[in-house]
Amino acid sequence: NGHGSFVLWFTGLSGSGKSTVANAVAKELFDKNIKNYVLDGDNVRHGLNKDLGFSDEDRTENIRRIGEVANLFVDAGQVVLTAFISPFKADRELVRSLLDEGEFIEVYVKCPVAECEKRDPKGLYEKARKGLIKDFTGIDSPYEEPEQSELVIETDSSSIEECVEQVIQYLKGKELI
Ligand code: GGZ
Repeated sequence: NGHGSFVLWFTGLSGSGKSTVANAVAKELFDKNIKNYVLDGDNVRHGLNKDLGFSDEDRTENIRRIGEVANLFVDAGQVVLTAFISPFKADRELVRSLLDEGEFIEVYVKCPVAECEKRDPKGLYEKARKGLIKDFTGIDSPYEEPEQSELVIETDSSSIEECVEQVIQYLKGKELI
């Protein structure tokens, strides 16, 4: 069908723009007649992973299951985009190890925690600061920054359109689309 199957794995803080950019890339791919599917908290944490919370162990299990599902998508010849904080390097590397070389594309959605906190679209940072939510990533739970991601997009200094274009150019460069 003229394109490869692969996983675009967006990782970054809450409020960094993972879902926004992933959905904008998904639309761009659809416009190029490339079918794809976005996995995010809305369709995974409320279903498959509704038994999981935000302890380190639960986050690890969350990412493990999502990685297995993403791998199944790729087996089925599909393009899949994921938008989860995925704060732990070892968990991201486990997902990478499930896939063939070049099929796992880690996109670090880089944005300072201060900027994410300023955006605070769901008011979660405010709640975390007040102690109403504990183990909140960037506040009292760690985020291990990717050091070797295939792509780094900076949502505080680039527009959504520019971030999307960066991803599309990467995929073209690798002849995946
Ligand atoms: C981080 C939390 C937490 C805690 C609820 N820490 O901005 P959102 O709301 O829509 O995205 C966040 C989402 C994170 O779920 P993930 O499955 O991506 O996390 S992980 O990969 O670490 O398993 C946030 C909301 O859930 N949320 N509590 N304590 N984010």
